[in-house]
Amino acid sequence: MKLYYTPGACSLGPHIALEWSGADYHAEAVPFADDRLKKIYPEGSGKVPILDRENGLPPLTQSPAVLRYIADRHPGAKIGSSDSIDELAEINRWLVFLSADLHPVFHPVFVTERYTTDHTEDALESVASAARTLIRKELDVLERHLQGSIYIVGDSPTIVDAYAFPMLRWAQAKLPEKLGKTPNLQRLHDALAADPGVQKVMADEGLE
Ligand SMILES: N[C@@H](CCC(=O)N[C@@H](CS)C(=O)NCC(=O)O)C(=O)O
Repeated sequence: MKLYYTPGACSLGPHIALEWSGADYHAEAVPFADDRLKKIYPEGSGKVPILDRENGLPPLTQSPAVLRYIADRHPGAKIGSSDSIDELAEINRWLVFLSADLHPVFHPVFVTERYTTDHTEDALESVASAARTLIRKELDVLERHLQGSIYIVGDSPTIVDAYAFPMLRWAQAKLPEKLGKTPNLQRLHDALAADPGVQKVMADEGLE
């Protein structure tokens, strides 16, 4: 399998999941919004992650689908596949929370100019400030859920934690308080940052 990623982007989640899965994989860095992504998957909108399954099927996109595929293809790794439909439902619910509720509220902070036609400094800061409020609101959902547990589902890391990791890093980078007001999220971040697989992927992506 081959993963196309941008260092530090949401594709960091699938990259970690591939590492945890024990899969034989390659990962290729592609700069943010690079034209090459459109060549790799012309039907898409030029975003990462893109997973080439190297099985004759079209590339797989959309982080939750990519993560679910990696977990289900490597059930022995126990990173999110399960015979229990209730456990699957719980993992899928958090994948969708991260994809649909948390990830999108970071966009107006990273690419603020896409979210307003007024590109004055004041207008851009106003949009980014509103987005930071939304980020805190969604992070609080996860913070409350993590009361008393380190990982998001169960007591060992899964694809949900892998997917949350880049977003926790973005919060640290983009909120003045970092994760200082969400101790459960800080604990999750620290547990993942200490994981050997995560550390290998971070080094491969050139991240600190
Ligand atoms: N719904 C997509 C969103 C992917 C996405 O937004 N990727 C970002 C990086 S985190 C990207 O490649 N952005 C490039 C752009 O917006 O031009 C998914 O879950 O995979």
